[in-house]
Amino acid sequence: GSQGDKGSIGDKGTKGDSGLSGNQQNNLELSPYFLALTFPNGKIVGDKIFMTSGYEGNFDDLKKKCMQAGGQLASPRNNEENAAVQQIVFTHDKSVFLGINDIQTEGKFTYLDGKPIVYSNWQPGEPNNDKGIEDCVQVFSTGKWNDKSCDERLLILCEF
Ligand code: 293
Ligand code: CA
Repeated sequence: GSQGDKGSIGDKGTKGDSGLSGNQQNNLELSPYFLALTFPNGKIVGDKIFMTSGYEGNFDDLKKKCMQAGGQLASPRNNEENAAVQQIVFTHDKSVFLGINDIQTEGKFTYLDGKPIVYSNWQPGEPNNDKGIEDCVQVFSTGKWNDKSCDERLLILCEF
């Protein structure tokens, strides 16, 4: 419940002048919105929300659906965000596509805005552009990344 620890619910926190615990003071973690998002289709990390609808489709389908919803495909930028993505993949036992690809230039992975990625968590041996047709990025239930054909149909995971 303390700052930088927004993902935990068990933390009792310390009692301040109000007599309320850290968690009681933290409206977010006690709100029905937080609980709904964290069981089991969404995760909150800092000010980012990862959410799946259960829809499955190819990269273009998923990218479009996330944008139409006012978000974008999940684009984890650090270990904490990647762990949230991993938890959703693990819970649903279905791989997801990230908002990362090397469609523009083979071997140069970028976000959807074209900027080079600042964080990665490749499975050893990846990305390997297997058969020369792998420009998108899937996440395994281990949290590790693999480049994969954008034509595969995977679980949608958006960030808001
Ligand atoms: C090759 C070698 C495998 C690897 C696979 C994936 C496909 O078949 O070891 O797991 O490519 O990279 O995306
Ligand atoms: Ca691969």
